[in-house]
Amino acid sequence: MTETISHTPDTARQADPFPVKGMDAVVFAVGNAKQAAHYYSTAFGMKLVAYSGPENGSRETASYVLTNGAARFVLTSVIKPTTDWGRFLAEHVAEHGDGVVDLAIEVPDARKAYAYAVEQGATGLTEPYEIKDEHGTVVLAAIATYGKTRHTLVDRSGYDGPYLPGFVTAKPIVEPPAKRTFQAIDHCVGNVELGRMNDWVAFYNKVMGFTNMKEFVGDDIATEYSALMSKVVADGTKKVKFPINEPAIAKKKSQIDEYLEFYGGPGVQHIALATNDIVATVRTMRAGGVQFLDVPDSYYDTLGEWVGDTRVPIDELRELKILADRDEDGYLLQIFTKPVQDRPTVFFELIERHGSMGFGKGNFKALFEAIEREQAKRGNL
Ligand code: TYF
Ligand code: FE
Repeated sequence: MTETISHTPDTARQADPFPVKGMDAVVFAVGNAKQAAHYYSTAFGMKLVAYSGPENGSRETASYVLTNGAARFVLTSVIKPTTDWGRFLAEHVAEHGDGVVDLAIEVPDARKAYAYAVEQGATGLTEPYEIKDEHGTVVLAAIATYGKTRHTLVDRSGYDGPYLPGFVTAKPIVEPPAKRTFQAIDHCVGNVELGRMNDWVAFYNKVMGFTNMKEFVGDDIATEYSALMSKVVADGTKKVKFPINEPAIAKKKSQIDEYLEFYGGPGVQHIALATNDIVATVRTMRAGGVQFLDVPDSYYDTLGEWVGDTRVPIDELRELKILADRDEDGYLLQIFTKPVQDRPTVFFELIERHGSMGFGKGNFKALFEAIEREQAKRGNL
């Protein structure tokens, strides 16, 4: 490896020992990627852009790559396992149902990022390696995080193809909606076991140099109504944000315990998608058959008193069941889907931020009561 001459002062380099460019992709292992690709196209308004499968030399797995702005999902299912990776994916789906196997992070230098992470105590899963095709070269490496989830570290600066070497360009499954439904991944949330939240926060602090954001759910909120504790870590640019939840002992069974029981261990709970027009997006997604959590009318009766003016009139928020929250930096609008598979595990959030860098703390009571109503319907409360 050749050293490049850098004019970055050592102090600035030390300030960010693990620079990241942003989220690279959320990789799902699913039972039927062909049908999942259809759902994320027709219901979420994403666009199929790349494919890898038996037709182009991948006989073990089929992978569909969908994008929406900077947000990228990869849906993978196993055709016939022949390697450890295929067996891992097949077991993952059998044990956890459809779920996230990889929160891939784009980095400027995957070798350096991997070396730093492992030196700081991360478990290395895949040593840095290169893959190339006619579109160029990508350097990949992977480290372990909670449960069986991994972070692949991706340096794609030497590549200009549709996703990764080996993938071919694919045509959209349906014409994407005229107006983009969302444009980026805002945050990715993990559920971990009781008592492990602080360990995983410390992991991101140490291994990636991520720092804690101010919003957290402590004992007070936990025992009052949420039955969970939560802390958020983020990279220096706040592009990559990872809230970590653990169950809390409360009056009712924690939604985090329900997840851990049905997922079969720690894993990704929700992916939040940033939109600049949540009203249009919710209308499009509802028309596509996506189900969102219900919010009682009483929430909207008092909302205006504390949240103040927002871009969207309260009556429209009420109609669409969109939540709003405000802090000293501004406000945000957000909404949560119901779980998107039969297990009560992974779900999505849409978030439209206007200054606020929070996560909707003011909505936790209304939100967690809505989730509890769903838990009760499933007989898990
Ligand atoms: O990401 C967050 O922290 C918010 C709040 O089960 C939240 O979206 C936390 C836990 C949960 C649902 C939403
Ligand atoms: Fe969230």
